[in-house]
Amino acid sequence: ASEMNYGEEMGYEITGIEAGAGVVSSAENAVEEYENLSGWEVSTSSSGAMAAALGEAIENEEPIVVTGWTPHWKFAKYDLKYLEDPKEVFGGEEQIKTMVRQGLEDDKPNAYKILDQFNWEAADMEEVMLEISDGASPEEAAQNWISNNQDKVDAWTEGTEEVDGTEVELVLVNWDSEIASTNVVAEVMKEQGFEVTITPLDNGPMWESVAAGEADGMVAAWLPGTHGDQYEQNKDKLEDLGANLEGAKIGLVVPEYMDVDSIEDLEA
Ligand code: PBE
Repeated sequence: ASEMNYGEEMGYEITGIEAGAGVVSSAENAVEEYENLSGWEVSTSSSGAMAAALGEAIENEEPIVVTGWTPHWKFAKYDLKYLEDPKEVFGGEEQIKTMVRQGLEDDKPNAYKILDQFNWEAADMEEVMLEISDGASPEEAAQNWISNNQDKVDAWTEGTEEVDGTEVELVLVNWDSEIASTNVVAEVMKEQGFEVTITPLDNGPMWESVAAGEADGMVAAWLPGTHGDQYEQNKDKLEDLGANLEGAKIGLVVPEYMDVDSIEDLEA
C-alpha cells in the first residue's frame, strides 16, 4: 500500500467523464464494491475536461485517478497505468461493435455494406485520435488516415457502388475514440457519394435513436461490458454488424509516478 494519503490529496474523487458513459457507471460500482473506496465520489463532466485535468495533474506531478479507456491517445502522450481490479468490476477485454437500424440493408444497401465491412485496429484508431488531440480537425485527421491506409479502406468499400447524395445519419457520443472512428467512416462514405450527418448524443439516446430507426447506425458499441445494459434494452430493435475493433478496455487509470498498483491500494 502507498505511504502517501493520496485520497485526501485528491479529495476522495475519481475524475469521471460524461454521466451516461459505461466507464462512469463501472467506477460508481467500484466505489460500492471496494471497501477502501467508501466515501469516494466519481465526478462527472466531459471527456475533454477529464483529459485537461489529467494533463494538469501530470504537469504538477500531483495524484489523480481518472476513468480511462483504450484505445486512447492519453497512453501515447503520458506515462500511465491501469489500476488492477481484483473484483473485476470493469470487466475484461471488449470489442467495439457496429449497430445499425433495422431495414437499412434494404433501404441503403451500399451504406449497410460499408458499415458491415468497416473494421480496423487499436493502433489505427490511436493514430487518428492523436492527430486530433494535437489540433487537427476530426475531418482532417480522418482524411489523412484514409490517404495513408487506402488498402484498408478499399476492403471496406469492396463490392459496393458509388451513390449520388444518399443521406446517411450516424450517431455518436463525443468520446475521443468515437470521434475518430465515426469521422473516418463518414469521410469514407462521403468519398463514395453519400451525404453524411454526424449527430452527437448522450450514450442512452445514441442507442435509442438507432433502435427507433431515427439514425442509420453507429460504430460506438462497447461490449460485452461497458454498454451491456444499453445492448440488452435495445438489441431486439437493432441489427448487430459485429466487431469493428478488438482489444478495447476500460478501467481506472493513474500516472505511473503514483505509488499504487491496485484499486485496493487507494486509501479510504
Ligand atoms: N468510453 C469510450 C465509453 C465507450 C467508449 C469508454 C468512454 C463508455 O464508457 O461508455
